[in-house]
Amino acid sequence: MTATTHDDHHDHGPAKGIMRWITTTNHKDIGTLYMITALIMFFVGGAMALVIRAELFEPGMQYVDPLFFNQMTTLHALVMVFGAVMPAFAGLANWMIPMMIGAPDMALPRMNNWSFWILPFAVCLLASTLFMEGGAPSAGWTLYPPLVLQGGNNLPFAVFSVHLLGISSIMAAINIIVTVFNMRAPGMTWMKLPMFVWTWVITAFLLIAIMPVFAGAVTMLLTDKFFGTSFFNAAGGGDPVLYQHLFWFFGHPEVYVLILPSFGVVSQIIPTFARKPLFGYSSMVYATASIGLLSFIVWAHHQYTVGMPIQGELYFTYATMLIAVPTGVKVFNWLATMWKGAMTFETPMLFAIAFVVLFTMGGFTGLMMSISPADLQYHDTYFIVAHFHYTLVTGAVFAILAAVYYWLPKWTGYMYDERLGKLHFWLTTISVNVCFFPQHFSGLAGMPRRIPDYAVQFAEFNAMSSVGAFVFGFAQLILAYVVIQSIRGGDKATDEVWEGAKEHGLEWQLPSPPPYHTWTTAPDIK
Ligand code: CU1
Repeated sequence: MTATTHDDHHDHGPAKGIMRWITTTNHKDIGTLYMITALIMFFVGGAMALVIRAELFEPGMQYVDPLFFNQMTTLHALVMVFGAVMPAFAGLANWMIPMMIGAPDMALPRMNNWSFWILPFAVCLLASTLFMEGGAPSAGWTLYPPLVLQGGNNLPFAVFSVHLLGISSIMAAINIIVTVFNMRAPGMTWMKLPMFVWTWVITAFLLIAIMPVFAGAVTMLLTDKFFGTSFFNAAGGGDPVLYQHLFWFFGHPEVYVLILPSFGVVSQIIPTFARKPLFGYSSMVYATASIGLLSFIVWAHHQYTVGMPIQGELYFTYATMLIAVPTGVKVFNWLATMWKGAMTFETPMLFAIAFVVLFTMGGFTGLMMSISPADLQYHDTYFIVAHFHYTLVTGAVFAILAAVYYWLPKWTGYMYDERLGKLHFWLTTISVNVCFFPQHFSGLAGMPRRIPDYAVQFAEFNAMSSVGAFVFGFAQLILAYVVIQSIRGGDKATDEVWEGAKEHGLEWQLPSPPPYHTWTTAPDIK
C-alpha cells in the first residue's frame, strides 16, 4: 500500500494484487485458487500420513502418544477428502467446464467466489482443534459415537467445520448444475458433452443429496453431547448404529464424489493419447449414471459386523456387487479406446493408464469386501486401508495428477518438464505400491487399522509400507517443483498435447475469455 496514490482509489479497473484473488468472480481464477488450496492440503494431509507411517515403521511406541496418533488418522482422512481431493476436482471443474461447454464463465460467479472462500476457513477451523485442550477429534473420519463424544471440546468446532464444508460443496454443486443446464453453447447437446462434464454433473447431484445427511448426522452428535438428546445413546433409548446408517448413507456416495470426476478425467485423457475417440461414449454416460444411482443403496456394506438381519446382509452384498457391472463397462471402454490406437506415453497418459490398472485392483478388493461373510475377516483391518488407498490414491489422486499434467500447459501457457514429469510418475507409482500393497497381507493376517502399535509378526510389512510412504511423500516435491516451474515460464505450450482432443472435437469448443471481467456487455459466443 506504500506506493498507493490518491488517484488509485478512483480506478475502477479490475482489482489487483491480493484483492484480485479475494474478490475474483472469474472461473479461471477460482479454479486456480481451488487447485493451490488442494496442493497445499495434499502436503498437510501427507505430513499427517507420514507421522502415522513413522510411528508404524517398527513395533512399539516411538514418536507419538496413542491419542495424537488417532488425531492424525482422523485429520489425515478429513483433510485429504475435504481439503485436497474435493477442492482439486472443484478446481478442475471451474477451469474446464465453462471452456468445455462453450460458456463465458460459471452461471453464478459471485456464489462461486463464496463457495471457494468458505473452504480455507473451514479447513483451518478443523485443523485448529489440534491446538485446543484435548486436541482434535480422534474417532476416525467417520466420527462414530460413542467414541467421538468422549473427546474434549473439539466436537462443536469439527461439526461446524463440516457444516461449512457442506455449504461450500453444495454451492459449488448448484453452480455446476446451473452452468451445464443453462449455459451450453448452441449445438452442445447432452450427448455431446465431454465426459468430464457429464461425470461432474452426476457428482453434483450426489453432493446435493448427501451433504445435508452428513450435516444432520453430526448435528445429532452435537445435541447428544451438549443438549441431552439420545439419538445415538442406548441408555436414553437411542442407537449408536443409527449413526452408522446415517454416516454411510452420506459416506458411500461421498467416495463416488471422489471417483466419478476421476473417471471423467481419464475418459478425456486416454482418447487424446490413443488418438482415437472414446469407445462407447453413451455407455460411459449411462454407466456413470448407474454408478451414481447404485451408490445410494449400498451403504450398509460398511457395517456388516453390527448384527444386521441375514436378509439385510444378502441385500447389501448383492447390491454392492452390482456396481462392478457399470464399473467394468468403463474399464473395458478405456481398454477398447486404447486398442490399436496410435498411443504415446506422455506423463498424463502414464498416470491415466496407471489409474486404469491400479484403480481396478482397488475395485477387485472392494468386490471381495462386498461379500458379507468374508468381510467379517476384513472388517477394521489393514485390508480395508489397502483397498481404499488403491481407490483414492492410485484412483482419485492419480486422476488429479493426470489432469494437472494434461491441463497445466493450458492453464499456465507453458509446457511442464516432461523428463521431471516421468520421473515423478515412476517414483510415485512404484512407491505407492510399496506403501499400500503389503497392507493387503498384514490386513488379511489380522492387523487392525487405526492403532499406533502392533504385534511383531507384522513388522516386515509395516517397515516396507513406511519406506514406500516416505518415498511417495518426497516424490511429490517434484510435482510442486514442476508446477511452480511451469507457472514461472519456460517453453511456450504448443498444441502438441491436445492434438488428439482437437481432432475428435471433444474439447476447446471455444476459447474462454481472459481472467478478468473486463467486458461491459456479454461477450460474443460464436
Ligand atoms: Cu461403500
